Amino acid sequence: MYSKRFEKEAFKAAVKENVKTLYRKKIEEASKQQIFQAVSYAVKDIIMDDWFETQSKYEEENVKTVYYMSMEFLMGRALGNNLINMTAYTEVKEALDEMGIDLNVIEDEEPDAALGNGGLGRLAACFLDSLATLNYPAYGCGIRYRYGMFKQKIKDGYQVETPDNWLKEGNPFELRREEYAKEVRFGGNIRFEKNPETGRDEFIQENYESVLAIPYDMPIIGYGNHVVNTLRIWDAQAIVDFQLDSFDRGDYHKAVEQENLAKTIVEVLYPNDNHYAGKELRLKQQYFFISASLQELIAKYKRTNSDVRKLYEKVVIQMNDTHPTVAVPELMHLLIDQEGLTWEEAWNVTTKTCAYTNHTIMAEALEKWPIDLFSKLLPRIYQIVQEIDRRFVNEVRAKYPGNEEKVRKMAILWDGQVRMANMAIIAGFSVNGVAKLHTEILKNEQLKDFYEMMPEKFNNKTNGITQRRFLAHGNPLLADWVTDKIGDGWITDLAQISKLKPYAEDEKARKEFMDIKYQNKVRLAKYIKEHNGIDVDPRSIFDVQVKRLHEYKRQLLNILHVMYLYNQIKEHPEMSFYPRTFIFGAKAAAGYQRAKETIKLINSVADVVNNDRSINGKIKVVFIEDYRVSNAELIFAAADVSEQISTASKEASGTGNMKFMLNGAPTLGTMDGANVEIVEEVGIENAFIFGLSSEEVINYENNGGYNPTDIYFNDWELKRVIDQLMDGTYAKGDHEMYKNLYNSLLNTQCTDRADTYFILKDFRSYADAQKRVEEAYRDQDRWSKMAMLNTACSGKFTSDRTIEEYVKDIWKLEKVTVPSGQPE
Ligand code: T68
Repeated sequence: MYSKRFEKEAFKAAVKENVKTLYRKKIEEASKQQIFQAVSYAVKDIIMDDWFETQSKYEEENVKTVYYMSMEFLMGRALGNNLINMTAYTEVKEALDEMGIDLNVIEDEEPDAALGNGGLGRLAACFLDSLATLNYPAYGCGIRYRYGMFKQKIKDGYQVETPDNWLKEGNPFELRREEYAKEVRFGGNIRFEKNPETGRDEFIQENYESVLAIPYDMPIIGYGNHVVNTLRIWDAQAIVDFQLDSFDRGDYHKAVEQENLAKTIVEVLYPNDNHYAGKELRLKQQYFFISASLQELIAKYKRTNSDVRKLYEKVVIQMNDTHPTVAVPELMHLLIDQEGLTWEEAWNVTTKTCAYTNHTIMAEALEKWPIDLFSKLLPRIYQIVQEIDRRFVNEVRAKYPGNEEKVRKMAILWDGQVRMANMAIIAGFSVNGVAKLHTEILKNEQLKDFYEMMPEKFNNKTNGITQRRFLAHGNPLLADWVTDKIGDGWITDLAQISKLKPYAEDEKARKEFMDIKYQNKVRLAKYIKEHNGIDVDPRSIFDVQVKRLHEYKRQLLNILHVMYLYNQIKEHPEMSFYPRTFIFGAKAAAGYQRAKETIKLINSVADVVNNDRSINGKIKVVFIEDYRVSNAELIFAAADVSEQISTASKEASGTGNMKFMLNGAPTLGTMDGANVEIVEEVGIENAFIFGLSSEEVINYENNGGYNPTDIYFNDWELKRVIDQLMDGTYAKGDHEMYKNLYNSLLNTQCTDRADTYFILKDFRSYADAQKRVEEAYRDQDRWSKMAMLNTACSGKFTSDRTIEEYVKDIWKLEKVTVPSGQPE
C-alpha cells in the first residue's frame, strides 16, 4: 500500500538527511535517540500527505464527527504502531537493517506517551485506533500534560515515584497549532445586563483570570486505509506575555498569576484510578480542555454549516466517564451566551449531542464537587447547572409526586455538592456501561432510579482492544503464524481469528503455537534478567497479574496464595509441584497506603522465595518495575495464565483480560466484568473460574458485609499465611510493616468493614482454581488446545467491534474513504 513511498533508498536518504539537518551529524555518529528522532520525522513526513488529504475530505463532505472527550489517552509509543498501520513496518525494518540499524532498538528510544492511568485511558487510545481503521471521522480531545503517569522505581521493595518527563527530547509526531488557540476563563463574577437593543438577558464575566489553550495535534493512523485522524491535546500558556510594561501598569501580580495558572494547569496527570480526590486543580484541568475543545468544535462547525441549532447533525460528544461532564453546562453557555440561542434551543442541542460512558460502580470514584469550589471557579457555569437542576427536579416532582426520596437521589445539586454523574445522565442522550454485567448492575442497582425514569438512554458497549497493537505489534511471531494459517484478514476483522479453531485439534499446529509462546517467554525472561536481575525459567508456568494496584483487584489475594504455596513446598519438599513464575506489574496511586504496602509485600515475598535454594526454584516471584504500555506488549505475549481476580461486581470490564486472551493465555478469574463474556466465548472448560458471584457479593454488601474471623479461625493454613504478615517472616523481623494489610483483612481497627473485598472468603476457591491450572498445564496437549482456543475465540474483543456498536447505536457516523495523499 505504501510500498511506493517506502521506496527504500529514498527512505534511507531521508533518515540520513534528517540526522544531518537536526544534529549536524553523520549517521554513524548519531546516538540511538537521534536516530529515533530522524526516523520518526521521516515517517511523519510521509504521514502528512494522508493527514492533509483526510482532513480536506472530511471538510468537503461535511461529515458528522465524533469528539471523544477524555482526561486520559494512554497512547504508549507511536513509531512502531504507526509503521504497522501504514503497513510499512517490514519495509522500514529492512531499510534500517541495511543501514546497520535495528528498528526494535530504535523503538526502545521512544518514551511512552503515558497520558493516562490505566484501563480508561488505554481504552480511549484503542478507540482512536479503531475509529481511524474503520474510516470514521473522529477527534480525541484531551490535555497535553507536561508530566504523564509517574515513572515507578522500586527501592528496597518500595515504590518510589519519579516524574515522567516524556517531552524532554521533543515529540517528533506532534504538531503545534498556535492558530487555533482559545481563551479559557476562570473565576471572577457575573454581571447581569439587559441588552437594550435585543431585549435579551446577557451575562458578563468580570474580574476573571484566563489562560490561552494551545492545541497540539497527533496523527492517528488507520490500518492500510490512508485515513489519518487527530488526537488534539491542549497546552496552556499565559495570555499576556510577561511584558516589562505590565510592571509599570501595576499588573505585575496579575501577569505572574496568569503565568503560574497556565503552568500549573497542564503540569501533571492525577495518578489516581478509580478514586476521586476532589482537588480544585483537577476541576480546572477539566474545564480547561473542555472549554477549549468546545469552542473549537463550534468554530469548526460554523466554517461549513450555518445553523448552530443543528449542531447535533454533525457533531456527537462522547464523555469518557464524568471527568469531561462540564461539557454539558459549557456547551449550554457557548450556545446561549455566544451564539444567542434560547435556553430551550440550547438544551435541545446539548441533549442531542452529549453521551456518557460510565466506567465504575465504586462509590469512592464518584465525582462530587463542593458547590463552593465549583461556583467560585466557574460562576457562569454554575448558574447554568443550577437551572438544569431546577428544571430536572421539577420534572421528577411532576412524575413522582410526593416522592422526595427520588429528588434526593437524582438531583444534580444535593448536600452542598455538584454530582457529575447525575448531570451526565440527565443531559446525555445515551448512558452506557462497559460490559454486560456492569451495565446490568448500573441498571438494577447503582443507577436504578435513572433507569426507571429514562430506560431508553441505557445501553451496553462491551469494551475491546486493538489487535494491531496487542498482536500485530506486540507479538510478531504469533501474528505471522496466524497470518500463515488463516491469512491477514484478522488485522482489520478479528472475527476471522475463529478460523484457527480447527487447528486446536492439529498436533503440529499446537506444537508451533506453544513454541512461539516459549520464544516469547524467553524474550520476557531476558527483559526480566536485564531489569530485575532475576533468572526465571521459561519452561515454568508464567502466571501474570498486571494492572493498576487496587484493593478490589486483589493483588493481595494472589500474593497470599504464593505465601501459602511456599509454606506447603517448605513443609512437603517431596510434593509434586509444577514450577511457576508469578509475575506482577502495578503502579499504586501515590497516596494509597494499602496499595503501596502490597507492593512492598510482593517484593519481600520475592526476596525470600527467590533466594531460598531449598525450594529448587519451584516458585519465582517477579515484580516488573514501571509497568506501562510498552512493556505490557512483551508481557501479554509471554503469559500462560491471565489473573483476573477482582471481587465480583467491582471490575466494570477489564481490558487486560482481553489482551491476554488474544495472546493465548487462559483466564484465571472471577465472574466479573468482561470475564463473564470471555467465558461465554471460549467456554468455561477453557478458563479457571472461582469465587463469589456478583449477586452474592452485592447481597453480602446490602446486609452489612460478612465476618472473616470464622474463616480465619477455621482454616489453619490460611491463618498461618495471614499471621505471617505480622510475625516478621517477610519483614526481616519487623512486626509493623504489614499491619495495615493485616488490619484490612481482619480487624475493625480501620474505619471500613473487615475484608471489604472478600479475600478470605474467596481464598480456598482461588487456591482450588490454581490447582486446576497446574493439572491442566501438566497435560500439554490439553493446555495447548486451551491456549489456542483462547486466541481463536477472542474475536469479539476487538475494539473494532466495540466502535461499530457505538457508531450504530449512539454516534451514527458514515464511513469516509480517503484516497492516498501521496502523488503517484
Ligand atoms: C477502568 N477505569 C475500569 N479508571 O476500572 C475497568 N478513574 O474495569 C475498565 O475496563 C476500564 O476503565 C475501561 O472501561 C479506570 O481505568 C481510571 O483510570 C480513573 C481515572 C481517573 C479517575 C477515575
